[in-house]
Amino acid sequence: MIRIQRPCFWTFLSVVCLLICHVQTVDRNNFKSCEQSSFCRRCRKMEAGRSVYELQLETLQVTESQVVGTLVNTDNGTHFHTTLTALTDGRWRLEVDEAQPQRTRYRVQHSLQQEPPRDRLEIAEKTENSVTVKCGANKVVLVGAPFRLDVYTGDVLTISANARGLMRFEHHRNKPQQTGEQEGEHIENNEITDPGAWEENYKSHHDSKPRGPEAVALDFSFVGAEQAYGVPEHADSLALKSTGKGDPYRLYNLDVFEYEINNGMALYAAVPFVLAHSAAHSVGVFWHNTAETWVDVVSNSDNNVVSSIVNFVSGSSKDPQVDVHFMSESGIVDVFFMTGPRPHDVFRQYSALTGTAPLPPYFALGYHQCRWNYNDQEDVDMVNRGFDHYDLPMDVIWLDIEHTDNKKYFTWDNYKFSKPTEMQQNLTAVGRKLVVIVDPHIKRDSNYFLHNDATDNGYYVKNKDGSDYEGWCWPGSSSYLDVVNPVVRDYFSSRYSLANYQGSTDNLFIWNDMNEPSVFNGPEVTMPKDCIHHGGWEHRDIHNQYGHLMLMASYNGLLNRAGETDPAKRKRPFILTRSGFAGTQRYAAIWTGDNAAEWSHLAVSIPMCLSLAISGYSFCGADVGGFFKYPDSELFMRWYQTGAFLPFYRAHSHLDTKRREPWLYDAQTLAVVRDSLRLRYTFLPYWYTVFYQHNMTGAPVIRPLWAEFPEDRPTFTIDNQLMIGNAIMARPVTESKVQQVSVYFPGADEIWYDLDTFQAIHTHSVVNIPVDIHKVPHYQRGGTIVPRRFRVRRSSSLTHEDPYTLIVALGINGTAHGNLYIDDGETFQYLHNQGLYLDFKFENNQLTSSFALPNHHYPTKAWLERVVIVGLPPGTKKAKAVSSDGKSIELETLYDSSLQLLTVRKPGLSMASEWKITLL
Ligand code: NBV
Repeated sequence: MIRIQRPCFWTFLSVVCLLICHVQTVDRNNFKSCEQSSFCRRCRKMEAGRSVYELQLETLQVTESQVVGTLVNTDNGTHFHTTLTALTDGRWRLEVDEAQPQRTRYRVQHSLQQEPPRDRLEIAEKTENSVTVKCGANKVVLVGAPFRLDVYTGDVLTISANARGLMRFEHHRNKPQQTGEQEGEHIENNEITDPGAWEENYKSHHDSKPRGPEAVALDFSFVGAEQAYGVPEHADSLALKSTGKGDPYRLYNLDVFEYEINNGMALYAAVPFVLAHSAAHSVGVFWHNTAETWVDVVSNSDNNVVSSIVNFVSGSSKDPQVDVHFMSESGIVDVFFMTGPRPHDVFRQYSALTGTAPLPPYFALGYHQCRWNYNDQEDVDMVNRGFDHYDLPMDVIWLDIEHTDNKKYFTWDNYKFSKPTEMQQNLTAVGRKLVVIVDPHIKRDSNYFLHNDATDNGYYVKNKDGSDYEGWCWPGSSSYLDVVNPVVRDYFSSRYSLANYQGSTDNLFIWNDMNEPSVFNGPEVTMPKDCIHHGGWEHRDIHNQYGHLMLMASYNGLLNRAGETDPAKRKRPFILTRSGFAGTQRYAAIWTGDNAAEWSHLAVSIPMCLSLAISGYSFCGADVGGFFKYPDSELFMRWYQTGAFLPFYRAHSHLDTKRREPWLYDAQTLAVVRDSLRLRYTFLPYWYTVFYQHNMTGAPVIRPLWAEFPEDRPTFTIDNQLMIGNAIMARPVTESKVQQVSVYFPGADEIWYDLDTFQAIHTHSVVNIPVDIHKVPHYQRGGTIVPRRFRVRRSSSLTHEDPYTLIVALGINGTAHGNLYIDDGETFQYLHNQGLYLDFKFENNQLTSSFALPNHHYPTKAWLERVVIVGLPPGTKKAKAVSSDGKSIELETLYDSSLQLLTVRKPGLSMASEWKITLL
């Protein structure tokens, strides 16, 4: 590698690399198909109905929560140690590993938030070929020959593993004498006949595969399931499609330049979780494996494929069923089963395994303004002032890679950003924050402290020969910290301390990009699989978790950066990541990467985020406006409107695109953007409350309609509408030049209220809703109470003590319920009872606010400004408020009989105390 240190030369090289390495070489053809991947080819070649695996029932041993026994591959005699564990809350875990391994196989770490608590099991029944194990109301039947594992929800069979007999477990073996990759060359005596089993070439890259073939695969039949969802991240519909003869869905964290939509190609993040759903049941499977994974799906609701598929469970192709086949390159079989029976049960069961998002700092739910790049401090100031000048609320300005000294992260370009602290203070003065990027590639530059520390201490990922791995990325020649090593993670964390990160303040937050990791000159734009990590593990084993491990370090770094000794007083971190695995939701928000300013990309942002949300990852958004290309004003407006209904709301754009701060568009566009931002800010108390609930229960912040209406079949394939919490339903307009959009109103006994007009909609059907450019159909569900704030401010922190409005939307029985969560919005004091969780109830003409969590306090000065009650029949026109001290006051009201809407003005009640408002 040539070593040139001159910055301008590197900039030049980076640009050349952007064009040559990135733009021109990265297209669909540069990513493997299953056929081009040796292990995927081998696993997919398995014939259904011929499993060679037998569970030797006579070996089974039962302990309090486990059944342990031996599974045998009857073809080659390999023995596998097999464990079934009963977990609490209707969950099971199956682990299969080699009984006498030549080498230890990789077991995933750090994805689970803790060792899952076990439950008691007992043997309920034995037959000649099966053993039934019970745990509470649920049971599992272990079938001996051929091996099968049937999971029941109550008495109903809902998941069957290896029913199709596609299990495969390639034990480690000695390398045969002759090997090669020539077409047709077989290694008969070693069972693995695929060329590429021992070494594999892809384009100009060679994978040495020192351990040879070591794939693991297992099929899961979701009996009775009408649809399956999950395995994000893919730019595709929410409901999984049958993969048929096309490629399986691929889970391999990759930097895919200008990704295509409507296919299962791998993207930046990978969450190997599937939720299968029918009107009767929802269940889940979590395939706990961090190696490259492909997932085949066969759904017999898909008319094109059913006829040719044998249903090994029911024998009939008419019963609804979805079959899913997970295939991973290495590791062990480690699977969690979640027995539901309802979507919210599965969400809880799964998130208890991998965790929920911590409560975000309040500002993180506001609007973020990003661009690659804001050029210098003056530019940042100009954008900051622009938002004020045009009356646009905004919380955060972002700086991309150009803010650094030649792509050396944790540094500043001395000329363009010479006063970073002052710049941050200017933002803080108006309640705003700064986010800067920290990528994982480390510039190999002997003048860079990070590179020197990493080299001196052996912190880099290694080549297979033990030397430091060097790849090519933005800074030119780069190496990558071995974040598998806890010592390296600690070191990386320490880089974020205010003392180490010069020019940083505690109002600076972090963006970890390119953490798949992206390597411009690596195979499929990532790190070679035979690179070596701490503990001797190959990159192959941990690839899908590299970003996750980096984020663990970043999160800890931010947590501890100010040296605050009282953990409750530490500020909550905010980090955005591009890559992620199951569990990464504990550390960072995620976005859908480099989309384009196209209508199809706007539309797909909803199913992409929904898919992540039902897979435990709620804090998701897409680049508003589209990263590549330039959005025309219609697309720009619709994108701001749509983004307002996704959890993470950030505009971003590519370096080469025209600037697009909202005021650079025409007056109407600016006005619509302003309305969208303001609409978002009115809902911030509700978003925050739903995030709090997510943190506590695992309920996704945004949800597909079927999560709330699990028996309502038409919802099963709707992914252009979404619920925020249980109360708000949005149908963003993602089509160009439409005069109307169709909206499905779910639920048989529901009333929906149009939040622009407060008109009640009593229907259970599809309705065509007229949409001019100002209209974003969004509705409140009858029976709910949503807290909002209508004062317009520059940023969310300035609203901290602003008064609230409660929108009380009455359901068919004239009642409503809702919550509001309030705390300081920035520290961990809330974990020490310093927060208020209010319970609002409306019944018998009385609205009450009570503390849902006893012994929780937060001394808010915020008060109740207005109550809007919709769906209230005529007759009650006066209101009286009674506060906790017993004081009673008459309130001003206004009743609109055409809308059946009562406004109670200025109740003036403190949110920090309990109260009631009675209608007279
Ligand atoms: O850091 C530059 C970009 C960033 O703006 C974008 O959001 C990331 O997804 N980054 C990717 C690297 C290169 C993109 C072509």
